[in-house]
Amino acid sequence: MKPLHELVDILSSPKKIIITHHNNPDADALGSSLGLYHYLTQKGHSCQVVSPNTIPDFILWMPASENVLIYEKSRVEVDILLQNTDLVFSLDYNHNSRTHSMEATLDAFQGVKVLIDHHLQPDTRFHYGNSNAGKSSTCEMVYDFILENKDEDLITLDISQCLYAGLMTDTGSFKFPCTTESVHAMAAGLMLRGLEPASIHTKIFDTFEEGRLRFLGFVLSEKMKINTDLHAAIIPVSMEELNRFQLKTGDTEGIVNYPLSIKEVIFSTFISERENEIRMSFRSKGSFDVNQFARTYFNGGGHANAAGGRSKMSLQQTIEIYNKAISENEIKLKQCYEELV
Ligand SMILES: [Mn+2]
Repeated sequence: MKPLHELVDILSSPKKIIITHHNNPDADALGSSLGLYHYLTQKGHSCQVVSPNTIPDFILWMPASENVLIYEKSRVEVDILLQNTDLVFSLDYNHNSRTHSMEATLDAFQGVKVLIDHHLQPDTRFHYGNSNAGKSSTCEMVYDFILENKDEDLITLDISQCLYAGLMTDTGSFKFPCTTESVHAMAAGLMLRGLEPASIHTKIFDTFEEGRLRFLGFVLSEKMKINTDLHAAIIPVSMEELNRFQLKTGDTEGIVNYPLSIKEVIFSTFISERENEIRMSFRSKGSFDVNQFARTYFNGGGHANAAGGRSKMSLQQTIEIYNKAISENEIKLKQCYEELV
């Protein structure tokens, strides 16, 4: 994979570009895609953002999100568009399987494949791109790309809002270990261009419906199980429980982080039963590597402190495997806890 800046020749004349991101987009996936979209459009390219599936409400405010095509709903249209596309940018994921429904289509794409992503172990089939697990977010990498091209004057308020959203959420509101100096420098850079951080915070965190907060109360009081000995917490939720609170896509986002606020807990797991699979999110504080854990036991991956996984078994079976897995990690979990106290 050649570095991103070597794209400069290809991008020196107007191109037809598709920008896509992972299934179940979060603020970093959509924010980086739309930030790049606004930037490349200003540079004279013709761009289309395609999301594999529906965009959750809490990020639908992003400028131009109404122009995003949803692959699951516009499959034929996107497939035709792809035949006439010069470049595909893959953002915030590093293997086409992370786009679920779009995987085959993206694998078959014959043009230039570009990656911008901060997850570990990227697929080697991309032609150009930057993959840097040391970066806080894909939004930060898009920002770096714009600066590298000496185009900071093209950073509009629209771009700032999109990129700030992903920077803020992927750093856990600037508290995760990935919150480097460059993260704060970027936030300052965006503010110098007129961004108001408080308004983005309100748009992302303070616009949920009643059911989401009641669900949070319910799971924290009734569902969360803590294994103090192993410093691990789990919140398992059945489909019936999700339906009871009339949750929408994205409403369970972030719930996995709550158990980590307990002193003894360094590893947190959220498991939810969905239509055809069990979905899992893992978070840790300190050096317990949840990317490794997700890869070993649950067919997933991500970052050292935040990862995801899935299982085709029942909720009960999945919990049993989880219980076995944390027992196998007893020594590591205890060590990592000791490092923190
Ligand atoms: Mn990300």
